[in-house]
Amino acid sequence: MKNFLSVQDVPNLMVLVQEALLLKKDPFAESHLGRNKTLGLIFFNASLRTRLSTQKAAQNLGMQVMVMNVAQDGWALEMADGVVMDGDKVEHVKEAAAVIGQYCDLIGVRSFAGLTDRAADYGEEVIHKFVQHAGVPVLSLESATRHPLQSLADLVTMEELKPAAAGRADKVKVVLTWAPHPKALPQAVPNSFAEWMNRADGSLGPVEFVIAHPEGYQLAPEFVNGARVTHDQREAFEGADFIYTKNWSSYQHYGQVLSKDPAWTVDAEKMALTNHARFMHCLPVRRNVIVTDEVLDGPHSVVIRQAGNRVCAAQAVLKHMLLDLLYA
Ligand code: AN0
Ligand code: CP
Repeated sequence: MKNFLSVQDVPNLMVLVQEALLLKKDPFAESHLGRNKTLGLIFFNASLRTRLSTQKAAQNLGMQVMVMNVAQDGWALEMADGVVMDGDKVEHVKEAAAVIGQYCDLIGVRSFAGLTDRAADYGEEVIHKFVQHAGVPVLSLESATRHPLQSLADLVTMEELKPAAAGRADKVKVVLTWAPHPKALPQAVPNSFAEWMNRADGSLGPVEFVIAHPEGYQLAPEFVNGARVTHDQREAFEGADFIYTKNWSSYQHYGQVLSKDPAWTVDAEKMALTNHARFMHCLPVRRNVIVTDEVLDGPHSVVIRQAGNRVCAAQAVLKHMLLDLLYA
């Protein structure tokens, strides 16, 4: 694995999930692999889980870690090529990424969608500039359109809970549902979750994947792929084994909040329609907007386990990237 930007960089999903589960059992089994290697974690946006879990994962592998909140502490970066830099931007990403690459063996980058220019966001300019100029492998800590470390942790969590959740011969039913939120959020988490679910058959077993959202919230076609889409949240919930909840802003009316309809909040009454489904959310979550306290604090909520699994997921990815560095 050279770079880790999307599910396309994963040769075998099942193997990666199993490796993450092994590392969860024995986190220090590979504690010499990262000796004398440095991971740089570069944040253009806020983070709690990604920052701490990726740092811990790297430390478990014996790596050294440097973290920088580049948007707050660094020079303002110019991303466009060929511009006269006589405005606010102090340094070009060409030099910044290349310099960080001088100090690090691997670089993680978090850079959210701006949600104003769809072509720019879906072009993934920032992370691609790092890939182009860093001179070392790059992993996504959530880019404009994807959050693959989250999706891997989600798949690991589902793998762990699948027998109890399914406990039956037919397909595991996974529902990705939109829920309301006061502010415009990126499509990265649902895009990525859909992209991974559409490839999860090999690891999770047969999956029935349904996406529920109000009109106007259709995800980009390349992410929806073959998934069934419905505007009827209750119908989607019926018989579900996993309810994966997330808000996102509109892709069609790019970056807009078209609805804040509280009828889409996940509550106990809707969860009762499911097959004792596990409630999942990547966090951070707004209580009693996205989901009620009752569900989030209830016995079927697995959000803390999901966040815990960010460590072994990141560790499995870093392990592959290190192996590639050492033996490629
Ligand atoms: C971000 C998002 O929706 O992409 C990060 C989620 C992991 N969420 C917020 O900004 C609240
Ligand atoms: N789920 C997630 O990526 O959380 P942070 O934004 O806190 O890193």
